[in-house]
Amino acid sequence: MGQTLTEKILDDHLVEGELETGEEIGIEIDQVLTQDTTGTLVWLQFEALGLDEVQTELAAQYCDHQTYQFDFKNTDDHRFLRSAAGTFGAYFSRPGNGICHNVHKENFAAPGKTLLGSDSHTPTPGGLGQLAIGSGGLDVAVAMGGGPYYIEMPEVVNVRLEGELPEWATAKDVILEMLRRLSVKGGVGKIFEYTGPGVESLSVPERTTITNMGTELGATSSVFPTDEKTEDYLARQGREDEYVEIGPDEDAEYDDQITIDLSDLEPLISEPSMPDNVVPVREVEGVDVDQVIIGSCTNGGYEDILPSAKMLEGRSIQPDTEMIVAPGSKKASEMLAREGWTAEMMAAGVNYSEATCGACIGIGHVPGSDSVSLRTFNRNFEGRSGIEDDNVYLCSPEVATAAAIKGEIVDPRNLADELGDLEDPGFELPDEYAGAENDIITPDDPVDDELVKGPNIGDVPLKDPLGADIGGPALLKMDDNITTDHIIPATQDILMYRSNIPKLSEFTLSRVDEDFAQRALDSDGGFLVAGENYGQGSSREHAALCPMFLGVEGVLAQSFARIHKANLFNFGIVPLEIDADDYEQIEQGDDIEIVDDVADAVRSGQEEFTVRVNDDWELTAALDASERERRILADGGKLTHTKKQAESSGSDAPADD
Ligand code: MIC
Ligand code: SF4
Repeated sequence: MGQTLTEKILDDHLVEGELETGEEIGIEIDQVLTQDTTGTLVWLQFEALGLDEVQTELAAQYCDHQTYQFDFKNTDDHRFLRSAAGTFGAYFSRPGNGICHNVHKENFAAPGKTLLGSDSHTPTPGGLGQLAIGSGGLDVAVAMGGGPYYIEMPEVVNVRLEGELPEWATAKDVILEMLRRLSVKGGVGKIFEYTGPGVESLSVPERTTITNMGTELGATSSVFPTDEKTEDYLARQGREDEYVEIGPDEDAEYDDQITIDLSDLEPLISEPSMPDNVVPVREVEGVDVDQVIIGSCTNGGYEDILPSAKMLEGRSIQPDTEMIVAPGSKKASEMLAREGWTAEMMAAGVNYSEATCGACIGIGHVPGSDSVSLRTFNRNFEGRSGIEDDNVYLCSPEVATAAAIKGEIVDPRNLADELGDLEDPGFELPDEYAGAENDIITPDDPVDDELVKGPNIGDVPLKDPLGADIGGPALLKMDDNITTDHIIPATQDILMYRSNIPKLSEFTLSRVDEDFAQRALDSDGGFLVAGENYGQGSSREHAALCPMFLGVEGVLAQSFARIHKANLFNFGIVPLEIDADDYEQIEQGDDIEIVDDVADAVRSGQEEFTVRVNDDWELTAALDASERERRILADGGKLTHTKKQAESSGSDAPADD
């Protein structure tokens, strides 16, 4: 039987297990990426594991999320990250050089290789045939030390693309259409593999918009086969020698298939405040728009900004609409500036930002109260923009620019009819991605050779091994689709404590209930209760580490998002699944007790646990965990577990099996 592209890459990297859907597999990681807001913990854990040199082919540390450095704490984090990259042997991309996914795509992404990153949008280079997966930082630290990365073998779903995009429809509309059809949890446990005649009509940057935002489906990854377009893209990046032809066999068998006829697509938009609230733009025409932002790792490339610049050439945006461009990489910025497009946009009324994530997580350009913001980003979770009750819409650069020209949401096709001289700008690649290279410090020529830790950089707290008795109150009951932005928000006031867990913990779940942290601290242990898809969104392990620090011992949820569930294991919190009726019955404040000897049951492979509520009624909760995850949980988390394993094996490489 033939293989899918996913199976081929996994097979090539398989070090444990078999490629059977649902089975745990261990794979070798070729490349890792870390960014500034997850990277400090990655390196602190790498250090705590006693490792002294990066073992993967390549490791790259980016400084991209908080580059305005409002506080010495962020600047110190960047300084520490540079010193860690130098000390342990990673590339270091300086603050302001661009968003990790954009800069990685330009410089390092390579077909056929595996990439693990401590950021949920790591799957971006799937657009050029790389199998790229996002994970918690501790998994990245272990992989960087040469240990395998473990996942449940996902279902591989074939997304067959037919036809060609019509005028004004873009790659963003392809992924918005996927979200419209499948929802933010439709991709959990799946890898989406794009095939079909429509693939060749899409350039690599268009493909990476789709693979990037596959994360919003909850998918493990998304991947495209390689072809002349990939080869051509790599050549324009000056890396043609890294091209590898790779794709599925003709008789590959998929777990499922979805067909999208590109010719049927039209401009789409995701309404506040969930990426899957997708409707055609024409249905929401006329909504007044206060702010428009082009940027992010989804649509912040040179090729994404150029259409906007062309649409704005010789025009002016509305006086009551603000428009900001935040390029995804400094190289994109430099190229647009050299070609005169930046000046053109500025003359139209656009403000230019440095190349950073920034506004995507509420750092700068926070919308005004009761206002509407249209962004080309991938997430519009409530409050993520930096203000509660925000109204953030997600759309393509073309739709965003049309709104800035008109001052209200408008289908660009209708705007073109109205203006008479507005043409679909198309999608164009530069002949050559040329720009300064001095913002990437190589491991061969590092600036530092020892760690530099500012006063805000603390240790990573450890948890005791799992005990026999776990009980305590239901500290908080939450709805479906709680994001990691709810658990540990990423806004500026909070982000600066990413390397200081005791302080960061004070903000845990503050967006849901501002008294939560104190209540959790006052109680001796306790549980979180949630609906479906608990922990969707970011890969930030802080969303498990901080509850652990506050004494949370278990989460009872109807279902979990993939990365967050792995993070719960990594920090010794027991993730238990409950059914909808029991979820309805449990109330916040109820007294919860796991009846079984928990440590014993976890170790022995027990799948069902009896949970007693208020000493009054019982429910059955399920622990869906591999043997490896059970050992990690029982040891109190992956850091302790991995150290223990290394000590007993006498080896330097972190073995966590
Ligand atoms: C995000 O888009 O939510 C982030 C900020 O990039 C996170 C990483 C983080 O929390 O530092 C992610 O996507 O993993
Ligand atoms: Fe940065 Fe936003 Fe992309 Fe996360 S989603 S990496 S915050 S641009």
